[in-house]
Amino acid sequence: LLLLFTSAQPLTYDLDDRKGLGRVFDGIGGLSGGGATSRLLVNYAEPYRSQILDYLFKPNFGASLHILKVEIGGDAQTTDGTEPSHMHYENDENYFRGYEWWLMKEAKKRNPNITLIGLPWAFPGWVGNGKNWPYDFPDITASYVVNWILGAKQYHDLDIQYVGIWNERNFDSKYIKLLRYTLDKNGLENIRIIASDNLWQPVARSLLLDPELSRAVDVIGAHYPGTTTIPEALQTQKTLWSSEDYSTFNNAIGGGCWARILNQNYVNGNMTATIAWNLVASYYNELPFGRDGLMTANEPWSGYYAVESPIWITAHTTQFTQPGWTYLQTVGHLDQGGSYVALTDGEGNLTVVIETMTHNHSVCIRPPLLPYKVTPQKATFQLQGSFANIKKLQVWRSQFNFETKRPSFFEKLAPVKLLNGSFTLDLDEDEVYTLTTLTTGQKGSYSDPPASATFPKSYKDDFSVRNPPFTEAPNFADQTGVFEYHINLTDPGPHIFTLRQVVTQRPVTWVADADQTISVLGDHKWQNITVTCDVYMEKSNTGGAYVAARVNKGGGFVRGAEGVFFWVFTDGTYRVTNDLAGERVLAEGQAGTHEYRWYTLSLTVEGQYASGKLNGYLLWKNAVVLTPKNGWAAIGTRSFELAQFDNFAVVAQ
Ligand code: 147
Repeated sequence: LLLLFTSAQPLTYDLDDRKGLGRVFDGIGGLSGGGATSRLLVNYAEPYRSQILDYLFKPNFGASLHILKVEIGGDAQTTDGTEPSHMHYENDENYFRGYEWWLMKEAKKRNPNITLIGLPWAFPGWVGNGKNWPYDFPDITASYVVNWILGAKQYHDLDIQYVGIWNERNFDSKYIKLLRYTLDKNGLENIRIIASDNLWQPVARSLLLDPELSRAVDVIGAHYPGTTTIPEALQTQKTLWSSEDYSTFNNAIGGGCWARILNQNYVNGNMTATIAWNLVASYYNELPFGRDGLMTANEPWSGYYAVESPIWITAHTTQFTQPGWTYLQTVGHLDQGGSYVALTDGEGNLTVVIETMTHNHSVCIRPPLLPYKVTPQKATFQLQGSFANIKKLQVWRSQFNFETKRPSFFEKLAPVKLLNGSFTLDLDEDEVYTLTTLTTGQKGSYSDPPASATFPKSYKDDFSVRNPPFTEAPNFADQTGVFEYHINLTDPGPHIFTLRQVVTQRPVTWVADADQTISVLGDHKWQNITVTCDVYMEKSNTGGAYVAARVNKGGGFVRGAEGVFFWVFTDGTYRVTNDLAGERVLAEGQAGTHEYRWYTLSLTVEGQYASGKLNGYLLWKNAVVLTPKNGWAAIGTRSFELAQFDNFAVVAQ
């Protein structure tokens, strides 16, 4: 009886601007980096690469993102790999490394109004002057960061609009003030500072206690806020953002997480921007947080990519609002669960986004989600104030349909006609609706990409590219150190075009980089393979380089990577170890190897046995390898030292 009663008398929610508006909306964004999350995207062939970028950035097409946040590369491991710094060394500046510049330009091409943000996770070692800490010489750190912003403008005509401090690590008030001062001194008064890309505290308290700090900071950026904020953050009167969020496997539940937090970060937490980690999952699946992107594009060798539900959930907000629109004060929760927000451009347009995601279908990776209930409901929305005369709204709907597993995302329905400024919806569980005065919007599509395929079993790279479009060779995913294309003019001959490891000092790290450098490539399922590569060591006495197979770990776990590592050293010896740390020795002996000469290393692993050749001659054999059973191929160096690689080849069975 009660059920009948509630369905006969739907609750009414006012959408009203008569008592003023809420906060100004700053947009929905994606984060590339933190780290190396777009690594494989850049090597997609056309037209697939442009299609992926269209799904992410093109207005009125897909996610149509308002914000792109990127990592300011610091040469260190920052979750799924390292990103190169614009200043590897103190006297070095280069604004053409990596792929974030390219990504920002591609985003800007599609959406000239996109907001750009930069944030460091790590710094080259010299910034900390040898200490694992970036604030002992705050003037150096500030000018290092400001250089990146100036370089973006000078070399790429990119206007960075916001910059952060140090991702999820300590902030330092003196540094933040000095960063503000250095920005201003360089004519960058318009660049706004976000702090502290961690929790609401202690930054909120520091802002309340320190007016000078408060003048320096524009936005409090909190990570994974679970849609809520705290009183002190509100008291600061600062703009509040969820400056990193989501990080959830991009299946339907990931889409549900995203739908819930996009609305409720404002409804519960007054946050006016939400940025997804990560923009696009373009890193090997077996690295940490595999597929935690708005979509997946990690097979440049096949061209396959997958447009996942978070793309269409994003579109529900992004295609019908813009940064600079304003939330209404009348936003909130629905009586039977779910939430609604409403935004206006101040010129009569209105966009309403409603979500009814159930608990179990919208759990994000973090923080824990307390139980709550959602049941089917009728909801009436009554437009008031300047919206009272709206006669018609366009309707876009997503239904997750978890039961039938036949979802329908971002479907355009017939417009609703308003009667006396009101409309009623029959809301089921796990739905998202957009109702809007805007008649734009499109569910963009391209014909299906090529079928998914495993990494080629036979793969070669001689690095002979005269003007490489990127500094990194395709498919190599640096996990400690940075491997760049190099033109080797000191030793002309067959090895002019090489790949070079260039980080020579342990960075100010974000997680525990290995003490050795390593770049992985291929299929993590590979078991029996031969990896061949020419190596050229450039460090005397203690130098060393290796090829490896069955490398089982990367990301923040890279220090613990196991596999089969075949090393040669400049002291004339070789070693075979079961781990990257070089502690579990399977074989060792004399190799006659030295610095500044090329050697061809070849490692074969078959079943439980491994063997190695030097310059085509068998050097060791029958090393017993019990574990790991499978993993990537890899190359690297014994320490943070220069070394070159050429004629890389892998053959897998
Ligand atoms: C974040 C990082 O900022 C990202 O670079 C990426 O690593 C992401 C993956 O989920 O996570 O770091 C966090 C790590 C742990 C927590 C929150 C954020 N945590 O345990 O609450």
